[in-house]
Amino acid sequence: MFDTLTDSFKSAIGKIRFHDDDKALKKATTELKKSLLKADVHHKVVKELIKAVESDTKQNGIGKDQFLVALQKELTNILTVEGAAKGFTFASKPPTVVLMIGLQGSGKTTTTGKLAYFLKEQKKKKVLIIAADLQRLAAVEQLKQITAGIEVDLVADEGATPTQIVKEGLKKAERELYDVVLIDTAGRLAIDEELMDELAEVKKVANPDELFYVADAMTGQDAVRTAQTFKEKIGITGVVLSKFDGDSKGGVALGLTQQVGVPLRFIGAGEKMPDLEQFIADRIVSRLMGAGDVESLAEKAAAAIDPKEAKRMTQKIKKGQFNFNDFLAQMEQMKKLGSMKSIMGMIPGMGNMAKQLGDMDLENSSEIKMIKAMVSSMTPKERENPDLLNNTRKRRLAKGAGLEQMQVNRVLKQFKSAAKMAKQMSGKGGKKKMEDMLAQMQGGGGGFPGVRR
Ligand SMILES: Nc1nc2c(ncn2[C@@H]2O[C@H](COP(=O)(O)OP(=O)(O)O)[C@@H](O)[C@H]2O)c(=O)[nH]1
Ligand SMILES: [Mg+2]
Repeated sequence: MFDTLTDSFKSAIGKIRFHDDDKALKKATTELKKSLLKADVHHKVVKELIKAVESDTKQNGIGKDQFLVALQKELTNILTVEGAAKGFTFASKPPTVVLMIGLQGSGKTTTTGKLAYFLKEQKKKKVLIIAADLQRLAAVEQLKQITAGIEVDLVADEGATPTQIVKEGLKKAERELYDVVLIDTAGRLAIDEELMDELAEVKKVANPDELFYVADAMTGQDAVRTAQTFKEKIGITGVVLSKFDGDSKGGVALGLTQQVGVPLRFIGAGEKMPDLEQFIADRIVSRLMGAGDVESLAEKAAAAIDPKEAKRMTQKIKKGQFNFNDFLAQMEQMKKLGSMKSIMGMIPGMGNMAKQLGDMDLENSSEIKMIKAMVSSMTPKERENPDLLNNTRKRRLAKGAGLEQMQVNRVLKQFKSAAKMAKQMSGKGGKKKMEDMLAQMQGGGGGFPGVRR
């Protein structure tokens, strides 16, 4: 997610040795400045950051460690607003009411769905969405589809006005003890009085705990400017940057908090529901400096993985009984974690690998599609026991799945060797083997062992 920025920090840090002088520090900060500007971080933010890093480093004697500490501290600083909420903050008395606002097409409706999914899956909360965008019929339909997919309740009524539907939704939330209410509102292509008036009215009725401004990261500094305007006219408590997957530079995310004076709270990086990341300053800084974000990863994994199911699976793997049904079940669990690239970016030292992986899509990769087609052509017995698959059965599978027999053979072979490897890993000495493998993969990879959080 922050490949370019992480690379530039790494390169700047490389300019300083353990003990060094003013000249080396200047070299490092000049390089840092150049790459931050290139990554689209606002010049004022860059100037302040560099100044602070320079004076911090000098204060403690110029050297690599001092520089790292200063950079870490000042980065955290520019991503933090004193006293403001972080990530998702719950109101002291439920339900927590969140008003989602922004321009048309910025990603409000999608982000509303993602946020609901995050709260339901990771925070185990009861979430209600109110469809208060009644400008277009399609908007309600879009929310119906999204909420059906993630199994979250929706209050919608095409015949009502935005304020009516908000009132109705809030009553339902009180009555049925929802933890969180997310209100999706209408946007316009540009900021105009009518939009602001409608929002002000909805805000009055909703009395929200949070107002999240959803901004399209691909619009660069425009995202910041419109956020500033909404802050002035309506008042906002947080910003969510959507479509971050399309923006490889990432600088907007770094400058935004400082520029708007309101913290960036979430980042959306993909069209699917799990593609939403909390933006928590110290975790992001750790990631920017190549040290990974183990906390977020653990939270995601804990939410996606059912411990009972995990235990059952481990037993099966140990006994060499892992079959195609298990495989499909595992794929479903993996999907909940989000894209492979974002997962890899959170593992210390794996940032480089994430880049190489590109955006491997678990659902749509041709390999996975092939396996799914094959499995759907198998009889229940064959799914349970891949060893049953002799040549006659394989021919039948190939035909049923529309594949070449060669492809079927290859997939089966891969499946068997993967199951065998999993069995070895889960047995005695497996942990060591896994560590060796990880160490090998990390060889030459980034990461600064000296950076602690
Ligand atoms: N690639 C990508 N597309 C997104 C993201 N968020 C939203 N979109 C897409 O942007 C378009 C507009 O989103 P929508 O939620 O309808 O915007 P709204 O008009 O503000 O409600 C849709 O096609 C979404 O799929 C994101 O994080 N990444
Ligand atoms: Mg919408």
